[in-house]
Amino acid sequence: MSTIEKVDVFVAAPGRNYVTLRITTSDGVTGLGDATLNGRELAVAAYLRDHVAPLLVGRDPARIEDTWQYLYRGAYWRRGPVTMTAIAAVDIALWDIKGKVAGLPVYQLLGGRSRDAVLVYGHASGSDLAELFDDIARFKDAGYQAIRAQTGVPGLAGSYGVRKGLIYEPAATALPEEQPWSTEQYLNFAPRYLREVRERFGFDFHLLHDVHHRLTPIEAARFGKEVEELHLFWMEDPTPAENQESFRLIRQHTTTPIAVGEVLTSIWDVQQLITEQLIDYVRTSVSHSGGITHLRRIFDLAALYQVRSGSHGPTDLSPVSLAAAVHVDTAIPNFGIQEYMAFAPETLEVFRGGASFADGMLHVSEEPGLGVEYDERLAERFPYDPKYLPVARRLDGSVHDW
Ligand code: EZ4
Ligand code: CO
Repeated sequence: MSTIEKVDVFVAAPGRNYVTLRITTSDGVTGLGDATLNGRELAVAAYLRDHVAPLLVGRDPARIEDTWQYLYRGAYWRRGPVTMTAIAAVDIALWDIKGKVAGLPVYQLLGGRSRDAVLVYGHASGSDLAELFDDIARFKDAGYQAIRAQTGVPGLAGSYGVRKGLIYEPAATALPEEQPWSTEQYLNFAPRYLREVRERFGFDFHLLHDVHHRLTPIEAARFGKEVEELHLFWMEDPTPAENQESFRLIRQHTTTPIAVGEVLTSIWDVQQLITEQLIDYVRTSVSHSGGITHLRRIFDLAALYQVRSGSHGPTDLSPVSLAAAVHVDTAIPNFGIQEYMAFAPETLEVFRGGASFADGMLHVSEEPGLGVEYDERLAERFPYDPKYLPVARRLDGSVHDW
C-alpha cells in the first residue's frame, strides 16, 4: 500500500503571500493544497506543520473521506477558518494525488463534466465613475460576460474593492490600514452609480456588486429594493451572516438575488441560509471550507433548494484553489458563477498550469489531478511579506465591518 511519506508547507510571496501544502506518497506521487488565509497565513502554516503533518505520515493517501473525518472530528474543536483551511489544504492535495494515480483530471472523479466551461465574473473598479466606466469597457473588450462593479464613495478615502494597479490587492500594508465608512453616503451613492453603469452599458452582461458586509438587514433591504430594476446578478454579502435568520428580513423586501459565504467555513454556517432559501448563491470556497470533499457537500445541499454555487476566487486564494474550484464547477449540476481575478505574473511563474481563461470562461485542465505544478526553488526567491487587510471605522471613530 502506498502511504503518505512527506508533508511540506511552503510560505512564500510570489506576487503576494501564499501558503502551499505538498503531500508526497511512498510511490513518489505529489499533491498540492492551498492553505492561504489572508492576513493569518502563519497560523495555518503552524497548524499544518505542528499538528497535522505528524498525523498524516504513514496514512493511506487514497482514504480522502476518512482523512477528512479524522482531521475534523479528531481535532475535537470544531470549524473556524484556521482549522477548515488546514483540512481543506490536505483534502485538495489528496484529490490531486487520487487524480494522478488514476490518470484522470479531478472533475472526472467527481462525476465528469456537467458543462463545457465555467462562467466567471471579473472585477471592474475605479476611484471615480469615469475610471470605473473605462475599466468596465476594458473587461467587456476582454470578453467578460459578467462584471462586478465597485467604485469609491465620494468623500470617503479608500473604499472596498477599488484596484490600485492592474492586480487587486486589499492586504497591502504591514499593519492594518484604517479606512473611513459612512453607511449613509454609501446608500445614497451606490444605487445611483450602478444605475449609471446600466444606462451606459445596457443589460447584455451580468452586473454584480459586493456590499462586503457593510449594511444592517433593513439597510440591505433598502439597497436591494432600490437596485431591483437594474437586474443585478447578485448583491454580495449585504449584511454579516453570523445571524443567518437576519436574511429573512432582506428577502421579504426585495427580489435582488443574494450571494453569501466567502468568510464562512462549513456547511453548518450556511445550513439555514440554504434550507430556508434565504440566499440564491453560496460562496464558500474550496480552500476555506474544508476542501473539495466539504464544498461538494455544501453544493449538494444547496442543489436541493435551488441555490447555486458562486465560489469565492480572489487572488488571495492561490492558483491551486482556483484549479480545484474549477474542477468542482465543471462537475456539479447547480453551478452559478466563479469569481476570477488575474494573478500577478510572479504567481503564475511559481504555480504553473491549472484552469485557463478564454472568452469570459475558465476551462478546466485535462491533466491528471488538479493540473498545477509548484516551483519550490523559484518560490524561495519570494520570502514571506507580512500584510494585513484593512479595518473600517465609522465617521465617529468606531469599528465597522470591513
Ligand atoms: O475581500 O478575499 O468578493 N471578494 C471579496 C474579496 C475579499 C478578500 C479578503 O481577503 O470580497 O476581495
Ligand atoms: Co466578497
